Amino acid sequence: KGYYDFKEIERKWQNTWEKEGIFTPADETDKENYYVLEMFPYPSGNLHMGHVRVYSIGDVIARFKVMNGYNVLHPMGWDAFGLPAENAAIKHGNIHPQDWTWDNIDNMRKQMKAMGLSYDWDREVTTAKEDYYKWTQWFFVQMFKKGLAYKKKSSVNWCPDCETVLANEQVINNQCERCDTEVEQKELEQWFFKITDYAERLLEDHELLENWPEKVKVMQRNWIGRSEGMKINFPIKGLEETLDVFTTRPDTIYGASYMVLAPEHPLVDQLVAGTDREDEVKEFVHKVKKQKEMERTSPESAKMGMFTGAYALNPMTGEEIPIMLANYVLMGYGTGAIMAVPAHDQRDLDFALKYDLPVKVVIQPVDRKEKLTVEELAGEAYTGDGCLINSGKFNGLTVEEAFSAMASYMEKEGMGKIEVNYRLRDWLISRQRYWGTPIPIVYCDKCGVVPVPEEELPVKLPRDVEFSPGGESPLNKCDEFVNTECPECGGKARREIDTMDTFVDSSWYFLRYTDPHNDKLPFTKGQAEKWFPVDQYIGGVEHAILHLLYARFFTKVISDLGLTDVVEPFTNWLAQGMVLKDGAKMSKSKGNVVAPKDILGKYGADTARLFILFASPPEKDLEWSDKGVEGSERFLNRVWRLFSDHIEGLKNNSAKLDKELFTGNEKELYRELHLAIKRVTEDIGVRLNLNTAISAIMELTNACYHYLNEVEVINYSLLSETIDKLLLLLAPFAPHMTEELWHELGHDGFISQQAWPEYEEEALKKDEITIVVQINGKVRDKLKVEAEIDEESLKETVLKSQKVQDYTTDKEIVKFIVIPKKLVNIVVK
Ligand code: ANZ
Ligand code: ZN
Repeated sequence: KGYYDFKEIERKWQNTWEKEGIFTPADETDKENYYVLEMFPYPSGNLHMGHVRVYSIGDVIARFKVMNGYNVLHPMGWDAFGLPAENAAIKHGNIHPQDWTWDNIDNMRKQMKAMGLSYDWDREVTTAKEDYYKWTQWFFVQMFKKGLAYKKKSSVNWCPDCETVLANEQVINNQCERCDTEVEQKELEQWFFKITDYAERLLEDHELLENWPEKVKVMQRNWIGRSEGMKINFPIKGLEETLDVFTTRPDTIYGASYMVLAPEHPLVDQLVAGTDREDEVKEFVHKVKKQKEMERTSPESAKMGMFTGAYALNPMTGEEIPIMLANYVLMGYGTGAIMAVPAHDQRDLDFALKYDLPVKVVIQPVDRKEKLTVEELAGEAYTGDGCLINSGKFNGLTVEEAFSAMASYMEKEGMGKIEVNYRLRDWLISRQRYWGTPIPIVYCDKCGVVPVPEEELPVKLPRDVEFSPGGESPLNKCDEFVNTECPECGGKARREIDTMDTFVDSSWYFLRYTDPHNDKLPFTKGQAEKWFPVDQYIGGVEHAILHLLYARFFTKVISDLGLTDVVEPFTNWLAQGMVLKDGAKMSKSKGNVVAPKDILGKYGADTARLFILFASPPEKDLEWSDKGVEGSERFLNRVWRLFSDHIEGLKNNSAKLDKELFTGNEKELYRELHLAIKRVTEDIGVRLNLNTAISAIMELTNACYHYLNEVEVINYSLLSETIDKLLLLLAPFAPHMTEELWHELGHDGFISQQAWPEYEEEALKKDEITIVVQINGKVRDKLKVEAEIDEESLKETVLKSQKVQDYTTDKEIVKFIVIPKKLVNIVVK
């Protein structure tokens, strides 16, 4: 045929590859192992273009590495628990989340296979299957035993009318989605992972991630938010207790003119109990609890506060300072209380001015003579560097000096301690949902909180439950699930009804791929060591913080459990850009979605893959274009016709390639071939510039056509050599068509298992000739230049010659005469 008939050919090779199992890595091999991984998808129903993009990128890398002699692990699976499955069940009533999910997986697997992706499907992992979530539960139990999984009260969205917990998605404009009642924050017992214990290591080990984009490390660093400061204990007037605050600025303590408690602070009740302010304060607390954290902390939003009637004593000055409540102080950070220094903190100053609280300047610029006054601040806090004033014996010290001087003084006097604080919170993992990994915990009246013994795992999700809207887990109404025996005393007990956040499932799946069928352990150390860490991880930038941080945390915990020696899961990470259409992200709501299944049906996998890889470098956004897709199709057919137009000559050619006998045209084609090999090899292997690798293959194709146009007698041994290598270069991008042509040309084996071509340095050189340079008729220089150089470049080269410059500076060039391949004469005056 004169064109690439993808429909027949693509299916044929997909079936053959699968039957022959060519993407299964060897268990024992002399080759070096390489692990390439794309983030596994949530099985939402169909692949979208973002999937096509990320899986195409991963596939090129995997196939390239195989051809370069590596033993490659390239697995795929499903992040299969989660909300949409349950919502579908609630909405349509008759669909079970499991059936919905399994159907979607079947559909998406079929679409992936139609893309010709080189996965080892024997290692497929599905997080919602018992053989996987059993081990997620096993990790939970290990973490519980180490004190890394714990329960504590935490605030959740609560509808006082429906008396139920609401997921964030069910809260609309701070109202319950169903009854429009104002949503409150309610404290409920929830499960947490103690990721804060690993904060320091998560920061320090960034050092091991040399190849990660700096941008991602900065995002994670900010998320962890390490601050060095002090915990200072302020005595409370008339009470035994102290009021403890966390501050990064102990140097400003002389300027602390009031204290602020978060309204949720446990001391609040004690401070106001029995006073005439009690009712007013309770009402205030209630009002603040309705506000979202964002609303409370944003610099623009209104600060709300109230005096408690109580006073603290500044430990340095003995001054009495009022204790306030305010919305802008959060219970979840530091100690939930602050010393307010309005002269040097903008939020404190805004609040002080609003509530008429005292302001005292204690820092001013070093070069100032007169003391800086409150009036001069004019509503703007002074947050710059400087020296201390109004600070007793510490006056005159710089901010930095004062920090250490005051810290050691206060530590000595028992007023406080140096402390490091993190913005990172412990990871709240409980979800009041059905379709997730059950938390393997049992509650017994006698024995308390008991983990399910390892040999009793998995705690299976029951199939028959009632799906009703609302925040409580449907498992609560499932008596067979809830009622159980205590593993310790055998008495009556109840199971935990919450399930785990799906981020837990995706925090270790990359390890399960190394040993996916193990039923004794999540994986063995021996299997993990073969592959882990992942050499190249690829995924969306939206996962740069949470998923990657959780995966790093799990890897460290798993390493502390002794299951692996590896402490960082991903050696290299590539964030692929978005797929846009008409300048906007493809999305259902914008109605600009191009469905991969339509594109695959119309153009085939090779064209789709080629377009999506050619249109943009992997990490940049990509604009979908129908014209572009057609361009890719045309290109593949151009390659196809090189073969189909010359099939007889190519097949019947038996002459050996003899470089010594090359004509000029032949030499040039040979040079183009080796140039392309060099460029494609480096573009994929070194820079991951897949788009420019494709350009290089296109240029080589053009060079073939150019050669065929120029010559009367075709050198078939050269043409055959060139087309063979062109196909090898193209194979990672367009695996089906190249496989077909490889076989049609009579070669043995699969193209994807051939050795990657190597380039000859010698072949890259262009023919050179010597040009004589005259100035005003006298020979002044001789230059070596490429034989085929054009006049413009020749002129440039000649004028750069030092000798030519010596004779032409300060002179005017009147004429520049070229006698091709021989001589240049410059006339100056
Ligand atoms: C006194 C002070 C003076 C402060 C000054 C700042 C500037 P980072 O760097 O983010 O760790 N703070 C502490 N706990 C808080 C809470 N729960 N809610 C709101 N604010 C809180 O911030 C630490 C600073 O944030 C602390 O240092 C404290 O204010 C405030 F010129 O104490 B500072
Ligand atoms: Zn018990």
